[in-house]
Amino acid sequence: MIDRITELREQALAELRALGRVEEIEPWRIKYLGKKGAVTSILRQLGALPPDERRAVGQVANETKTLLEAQLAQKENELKEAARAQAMERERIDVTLPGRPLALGQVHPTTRVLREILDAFVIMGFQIVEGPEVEWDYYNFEALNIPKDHPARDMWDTFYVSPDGRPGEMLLRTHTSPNQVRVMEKTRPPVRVVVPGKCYRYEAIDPSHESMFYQVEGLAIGTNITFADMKGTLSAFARMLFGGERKVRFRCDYFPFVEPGVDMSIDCYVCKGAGCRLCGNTGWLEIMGAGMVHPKELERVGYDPAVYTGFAFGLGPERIAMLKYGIDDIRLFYSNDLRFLQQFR
Ligand code: 2NL
Repeated sequence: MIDRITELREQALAELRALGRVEEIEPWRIKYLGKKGAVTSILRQLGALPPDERRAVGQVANETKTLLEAQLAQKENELKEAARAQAMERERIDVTLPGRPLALGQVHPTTRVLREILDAFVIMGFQIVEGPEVEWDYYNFEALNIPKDHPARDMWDTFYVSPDGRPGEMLLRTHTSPNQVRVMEKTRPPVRVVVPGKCYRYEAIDPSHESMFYQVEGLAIGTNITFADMKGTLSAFARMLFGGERKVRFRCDYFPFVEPGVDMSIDCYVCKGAGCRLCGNTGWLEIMGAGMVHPKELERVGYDPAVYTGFAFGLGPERIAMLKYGIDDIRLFYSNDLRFLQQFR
């Protein structure tokens, strides 16, 4: 009987050692240690043995059962550990691989040029001020020497909003000048500001007219500010944006809020003045309007025109961008075509 048990033990241990997978453990346990297992059935048969044989055989059988249970537990741990290690190996990732590239956005061409324009004036001592896009008729027209029913209003048709009780008095600003009036009302000279922002006009949309666009206006007020200061400041600006060798040209123009008023051109940097497609064979590119602030403007905000003078100017960043990058249609800026926008990096 004891020999049978020893044989059984060695067979069980050999089979256990040979197991390679966790799932094979349970069948082995059932075979030897289960209710109808080989070791269990030997223990059951003990009762049928004579008492002194029963004790000796019983001891060996119980030791065998304990040994097999211990070996089983150890083998189970080994196999589970091996399975975990395999799983880790299978799921191994290489954290040193470079990531997938993210689609990078880029700065809008208007913003890009806007920043260049503002930088140029900021280094000349101008402060940046922003203001409301929805304005009172007073600030957009009246305060700029453009009275109701005056023909000058035809230059700036816009979109009106109708607040309760004040129909026709509130509108989308057609230039950023109203905010310059607000600055003058709030501060005393010297004034040196640039005023960027969105403007709106009721336009027939075409390659050079949009109903929404940006403007940068500037204002410098103080004592002894002359037309020569204006020419110097604006020429320095033009050369910062378009190259240090640019020639500039000022011609008479009319804006109700300045006297005298001018438009400013640079010599065409494509043909150097000889005439080409970009400059329409004139050799010159118009880049902004400007002038000496009208005495009535100064008076209206309480500045004494006998003491203070100043110049103002206005320019369109989209137009500047079109000239810089050779863009021939302003509608491209705000129609969200990525093929256009992605060209500005
Ligand atoms: C243009 C012309 C200009 C101004 C804007 C201005 C503002 C105040 C007083 C006087 Cl508060 N002037 N602004 C002056 C001359 C021209 O803009 O063609 N802009 C695109």
